[in-house]
Amino acid sequence: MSAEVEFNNKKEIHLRTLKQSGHVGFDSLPDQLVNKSVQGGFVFNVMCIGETGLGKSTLMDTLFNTSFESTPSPHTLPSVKLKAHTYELQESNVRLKLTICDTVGYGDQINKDDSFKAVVDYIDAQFENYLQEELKIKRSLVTCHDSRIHICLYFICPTGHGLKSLDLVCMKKLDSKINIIPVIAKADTISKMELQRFKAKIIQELNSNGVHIYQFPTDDETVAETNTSMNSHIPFAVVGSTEFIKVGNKLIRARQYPWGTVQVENETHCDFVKLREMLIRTNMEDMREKTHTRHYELYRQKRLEQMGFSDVDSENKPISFQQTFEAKRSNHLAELQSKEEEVRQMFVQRVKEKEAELKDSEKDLHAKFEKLKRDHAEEKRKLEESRKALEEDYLDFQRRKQQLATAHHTLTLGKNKKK
Ligand SMILES: Nc1nc2c(ncn2[C@@H]2O[C@H](COP(=O)(O)OP(=O)(O)OP(=O)(O)O)[C@@H](O)[C@H]2O)c(=O)[nH]1
Ligand SMILES: [Mg+2]
Repeated sequence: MSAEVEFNNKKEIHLRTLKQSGHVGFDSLPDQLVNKSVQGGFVFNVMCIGETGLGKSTLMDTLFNTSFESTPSPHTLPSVKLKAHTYELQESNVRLKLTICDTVGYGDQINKDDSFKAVVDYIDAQFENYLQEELKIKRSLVTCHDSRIHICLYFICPTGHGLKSLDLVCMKKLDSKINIIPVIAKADTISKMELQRFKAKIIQELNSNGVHIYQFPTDDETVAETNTSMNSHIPFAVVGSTEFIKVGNKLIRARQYPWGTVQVENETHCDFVKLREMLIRTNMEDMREKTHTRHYELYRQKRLEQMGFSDVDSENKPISFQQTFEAKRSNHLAELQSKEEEVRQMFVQRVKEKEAELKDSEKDLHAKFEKLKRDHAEEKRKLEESRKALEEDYLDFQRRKQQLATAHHTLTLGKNKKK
């Protein structure tokens, strides 16, 4: 039974607890959930950040007890590149789609200013893919491959001297985007005493620089105790190996040295088992959940704000998605209208200017035409005058020619008579 109460425009439902008189069966809900999840399979995406050759691929092989294809990276790459490979693993009837994302060339450049940029861009791109899928009208969130990174193993060089500035800068840039577990790589190269000091120094440097690393959850009482104790072992000092040795009847992963053997799964030798326990067996689901509820949520919030959406209006009153959309739409239309008006005004102005220009050039042309006309008339007048003068000269010439001809004739006649 429920009663709805109107409060602050929100309906509050007051629930009354009832007892059934017999078993109904909804106590099987958790089993239904488990069956459904097992059928769908699981996705887990790990990012390994660490300098070239720090043992990232070996540790992944050791963690998942398999051999992922990997090729050693050169130390000469001009920039950091991210490479992701996805594998299907199966244990009992549980299928796991595992993506391992590697930072190729990390820390190899002389100028390391931008080393973290490629990593940040990659993480954001995976969030953006998910967001775009979420914003579609026809969404396929269940079937589309979720490539968001659930955990980042940050490999620290076993120098014994604390963190490098690249480590601090990169972890600081990533801590709000991703769950980070720092691990001390190749921990067999550092002595027991040094390791304790090294761990303490790393934690102190992370704290003083405000870097938030992933903490195993302590709110679930079934794992609270283990997780609390494990949180105090971070950063885990790990050793990886692809070699096996025989101890009794068992083949175990180990690294052999002239002075002895390091057994990867021996808790007195390194923290590998602690890491595997925490990463795979106890907290994998928490990492997936935190990625969605904390890191992705933050990204989504920022992106939607960038797009102009908000939960409250300028007067801090709650505003719905539709209202924001409509307000944005009318703003956009008003902006368009004012732009259109501006363009129209500009057009009219340009037409006026062009008209004035055309009028000026018409005037010029007219003046030129008038001048040409005058020049032409003057030329014509002068030509007429010279034609008349020439005609008169011609007539005069003809007259004289006539006179001369007459005189010559008279002279010839006179001579003939004398003969
Ligand atoms: N001493 C020691 N050597 C290790 C450990 N893990 C790996 N190595 C060795 O370090 C070398 C590089 O290991 P990879 O696993 O290829 O290192 P990576 O970080 O994947 O290297 P890139 O992918 O090339 O950057 C190999 O010779 C490994 O045998 C370890 O825990 N301790
Ligand atoms: Mg590798």
